[in-house]
Parts: sequence; structure tokens; C-alpha cells
Amino acid sequence: MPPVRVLVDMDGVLADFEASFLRLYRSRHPQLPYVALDERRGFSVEAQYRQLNPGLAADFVRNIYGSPNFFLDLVPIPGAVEAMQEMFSLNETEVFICTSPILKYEYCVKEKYAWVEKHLGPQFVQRLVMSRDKTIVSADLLIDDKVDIKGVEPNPSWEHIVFTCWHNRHTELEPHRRRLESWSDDWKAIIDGKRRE
Ligand code: UMP
Repeated sequence: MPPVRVLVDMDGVLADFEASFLRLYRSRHPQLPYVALDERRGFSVEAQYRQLNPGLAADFVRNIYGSPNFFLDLVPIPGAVEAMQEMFSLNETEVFICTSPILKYEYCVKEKYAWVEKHLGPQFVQRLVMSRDKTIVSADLLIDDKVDIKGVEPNPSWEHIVFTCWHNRHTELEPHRRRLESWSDDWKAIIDGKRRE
């Protein structure tokens, strides 16, 4: 039987993008309104801040994650590092990280590599895929917090497992779609299930 290939997203799944964003936004703009983590709805931080504060928001928000060290300093999601090391050591399992860089790539791309080396080690630096389009990357599973993943390939090879995070907790999924609630949830059962398909 061929190995099961798993793509794991970075922001919101391995690295806590939302918490760092909010911390930095509030420290830079203490006078401005903000969206608390449990008020987050929808993948785009930018879109929700735009609703709160049209005009100002887009630049203020983008400047936060376009800043040096933003991506490098993200804190790992609880259990993520341990789960990735365990997944890496599983027999008949190929694990890759698959992440979309921001268009203002100057710091983001380099820092994503540095984050992976720092928290997951050099073996994962070799397994980092950066693509703004994940539909063209082939795998059995994609674990990702973004609910709608679209791209040029209408029928991606992977099954998308929605990783629960602040912005998607309330999103109702179609009945056939599956979630991983956290890294304490049974991700191994999902991988093992793919071996039997
Ligand atoms: N991102 C934005 N705007 C937002 C929220 C996230 O540009 O409002 C970026 C930050 C990350 C990327 O680089 O999206 C994460 O995308 P995925 O790999 O999780 O699809």
C-alpha cells in the first residue's frame, strides 16, 4: 500500500497567527477598536477589521503581519510540535507543511522557514511547501483552518480536514466534511482511515 501523504497548514494550525496578531495590533493601536478572539468570524482578519473600521483597517492590519519578526515570533499551537514529530515518525506516512505566504513576502517567506527550523527542526525545512494555491499540491489529506480552499484545480486530490480555530468555530460545514478540533483530537485515526480507503 502506498504511504498516506498529509499536508499540514501553518497559520492557525501549527502557529498561532490570530493571538500574535491581536497582541501586536493592540499594543500598536491601543486607542482603536479591535476584534476579540472569540468574536472572530471568517478567515480574513482584514475583512473583519474593515467592517469595524472602514478606511483605516486594511493598512493597519496588513502592516502588522508585514512587520519584521511577526511570522518568526508566532507561538506554536498547543500540541502541534509534538503531533508533527509523531506524524513524521509514523510508518507509511509522508508529512509536509503547506502554507500560503502573504504577498508582501519580504519577511514572511524567510521567517516561515526559520520558524519551521526553530520549532520543528531541519527535517521539516525540507518539507515546507509554500504556495498561494494549495489545490495543485497532491496529497491524501490537507489539515487546514481555512474553510474554503480554492484554486485552479477544481478537484484537488486531498480531503480537506478543517482544523478548528477562533474564526471557524461557528462555521457550519456540509455533513460530509470533517474537522480536527485540536491536536488532542484523534488525528491518527484520520490518517489510519485513509490507509483503508
Ligand atoms: N492572511 C492574510 N490576511 C488575513 C489572514 C491571513 O493575508 O486576513 C495570510 C497570513 C498567512 C496566510 O500568510 O494568509 C495563511 O494562509 P493559509 O496558508 O493558512 O491558507
